[in-house]
Amino acid sequence: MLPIPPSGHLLVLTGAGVSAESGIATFRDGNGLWENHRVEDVASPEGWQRDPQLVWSFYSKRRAAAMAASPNPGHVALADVERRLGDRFLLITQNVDGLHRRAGSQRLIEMHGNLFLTRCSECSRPPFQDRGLFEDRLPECEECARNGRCALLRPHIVWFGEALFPGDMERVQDFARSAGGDRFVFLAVGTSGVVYPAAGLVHLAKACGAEAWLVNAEPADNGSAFDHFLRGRSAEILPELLGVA
Ligand code: BJW
Repeated sequence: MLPIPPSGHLLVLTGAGVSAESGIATFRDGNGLWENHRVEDVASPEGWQRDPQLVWSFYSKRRAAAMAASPNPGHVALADVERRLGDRFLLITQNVDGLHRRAGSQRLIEMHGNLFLTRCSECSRPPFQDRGLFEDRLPECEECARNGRCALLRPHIVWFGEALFPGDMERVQDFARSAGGDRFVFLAVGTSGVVYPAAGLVHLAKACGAEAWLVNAEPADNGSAFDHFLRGRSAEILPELLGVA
């Protein structure tokens, strides 16, 4: 079980591997391609400029897959440990499928966005809830249309080369700094450690005094930064590691 005493803090980073056991495809397992496209070609501003219909097709299929999926014991264990630790817990996820929230996680940062939020690609109207599927038509912004302009809606997702949402990294930094005085554990789960700034969070946490744990099906790119590595499936390891089995 993780060594978290009564006054200790836990910062968790999750990636696609945590949702793999809910049947959601990871990015870099297998051949790392989606219908023969590299993820950078559909999840980037350049991909959007080149072919917005391909991008909406990618995200529509992923919306449908996420709607059909349910949280697994890994998601549930993280929601349970949050109930025990309260404000001494923070979960930052790279996943956009909404499964952590559906499992009950509340102290949650979705650092790459959420599949079920849409925003305008041009105007500053706030992102809105959207379960629409746009496999063969492009959705347009009604607010822009009312003002005589034509603009496409886009998924509220952080693509390659885009900055994270304002305030997210600051919230993680504040948590890590405030945790540093006590016993502090950083736990990364189901992530290849390839994509930054997520892959750099282990260094931030360690600079604040954290002991770093990695739970993953295979060694991660940033694996040498961790103090402990548990190799295996998150849905099996997390309930026991977090003491909620
Ligand atoms: C299991 C399991 C089981 C399986 N149990 N484990 C060179 C150096 C450093 C940085 C850069 C660089 N060149 C470019 C960059 C920046 C770039 C980047 O990091 N690129 C790298 C590829 C090198 N980063 C960015 O662009 C970020 N923005 C940024 O840096 O902004 C700077 C800026 C500042 C100011 C102004 C402007 C810009 C944004 C990154 C956005 C990432 N977006 C994506 C797609 C969108 C979201 C979506 O559609 O879902 O996010 S990419 C994709 O990768 C997705 C994921 O969230 C992300 C991470 O993937 P993850 O979760 O790690 O999944 P996998 O598949 O890689 O790994 C799964 C792991 O699970 C595997 O290891 C399995 O073994 C394991 N596993 N089953 C346990 N059951």
